[in-house]
Amino acid sequence: MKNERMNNMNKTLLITYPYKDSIDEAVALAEAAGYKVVSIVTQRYLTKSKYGIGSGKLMEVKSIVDSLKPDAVIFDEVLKPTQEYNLASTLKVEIIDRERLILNIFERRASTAESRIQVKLAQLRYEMARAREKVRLAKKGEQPGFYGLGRYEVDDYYRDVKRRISTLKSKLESVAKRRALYRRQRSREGLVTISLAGYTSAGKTTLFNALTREQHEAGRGMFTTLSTYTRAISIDGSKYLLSDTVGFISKLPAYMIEAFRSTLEELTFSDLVILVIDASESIENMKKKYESSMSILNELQVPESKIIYAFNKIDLLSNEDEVYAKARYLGLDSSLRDDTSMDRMARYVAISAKTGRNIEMLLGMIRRFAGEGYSKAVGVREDGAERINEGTDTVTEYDEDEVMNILRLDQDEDSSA
Ligand SMILES: Nc1nc2c(ncn2[C@@H]2O[C@H](COP(=O)(O)OP(=O)(O)OP(=O)(O)O)[C@@H](O)[C@H]2O)c(=O)[nH]1
Ligand SMILES: [Mg+2]
Repeated sequence: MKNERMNNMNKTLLITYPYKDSIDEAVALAEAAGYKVVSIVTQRYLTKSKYGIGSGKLMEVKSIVDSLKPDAVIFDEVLKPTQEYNLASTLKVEIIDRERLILNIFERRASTAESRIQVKLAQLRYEMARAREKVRLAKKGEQPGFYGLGRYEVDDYYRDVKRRISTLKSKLESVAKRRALYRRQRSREGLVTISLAGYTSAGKTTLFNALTREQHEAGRGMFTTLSTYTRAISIDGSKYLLSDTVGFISKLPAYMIEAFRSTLEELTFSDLVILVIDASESIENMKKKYESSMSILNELQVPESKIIYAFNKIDLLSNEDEVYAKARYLGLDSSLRDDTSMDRMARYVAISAKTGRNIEMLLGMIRRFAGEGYSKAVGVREDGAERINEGTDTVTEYDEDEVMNILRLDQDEDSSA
């Protein structure tokens, strides 16, 4: 079945770095964007000024493009408009750089009104950053209509993009306000919030499903989850709110973080963040992803004291003890910490979200770090549900199963952005 789907995909030639991890990630990104990679060309430097790659490499690419006739060439780096223009002029094929590729995936995946607005905003920021150069290139007239900008004067274009950006921003601000209201409400209730964070495909949604016994879509390649959803879970009679979040990726463009800020803010305001790490990967790859996740969490002002670590997919390891060596390699060895007694407790656990292995241990850890006075007192009253709704119109959904999904925009706000 997978093959059938692959046959209908557009073909692409991929230009990336000559390392297995880079190649694997770029291929996964290309596939998530709907492309089948028919050829891979690698070079150690992809930031040369004229074409990104060297001119000898360019000729190699050209001969492959001429014979395989791909629908697009994917360039696994950020390209300046001039570089993109130069490549397109020589290769006579659509060029998609890494940022555009990520945007395309987000566009394909966005299923809620909010995530569609966020993607649109990120796209406009991408365009904006390139507008001046693009208009200049379009005017050179060598490729009339290149970027579809031929008719625009630069000022008109800017004014238009700016106006659209500000409309989208105010829409997102109203969502952010609602979230803030909702947060105040639930913190007044003493509800402790826990978020799952981590690299895309680490297994956050699979873990979310295991903890909530729900069935959200998992594993459709990278960036399966684009919007945050929150559910109540109960551990030994105490209730917590658990949120699934959008996955991280290395070199996530700054304007993407900006556009998704209202979604990612869930992490900023969580009482506890569970960083899900794919422990089945090579130690180098794991470290790279760990570091990029930590830097994004840092950017979101999540202090390390609020983070615990779930090494996932241990069913794929031949020996579970591997996880301990890997945790030490990441500097997560608990004995190295010497602040409070909480800090001296192990902050990580080896689990399998798929088989359910050690989920009990993770629950125990959540209770240790989020409950019992470490963060806030946990005590949800029997009538907690009603109290949450009282005096606010911010909660749009709340049913017997404690399904709290206020984060979806009302239909009427779902106008085309
Ligand atoms: N073998 C194994 N596979 C797992 C485990 N947890 C998740 N997976 C698989 O890993 C893939 C990605 O899982 P997801 O839960 O979608 O990952 P995610 O972190 O939510 O990804 P994004 O939504 O893209 O950020 C899926 O194919 C899952 O079936 C696990 O414990 N063991
Ligand atoms: Mg997910």
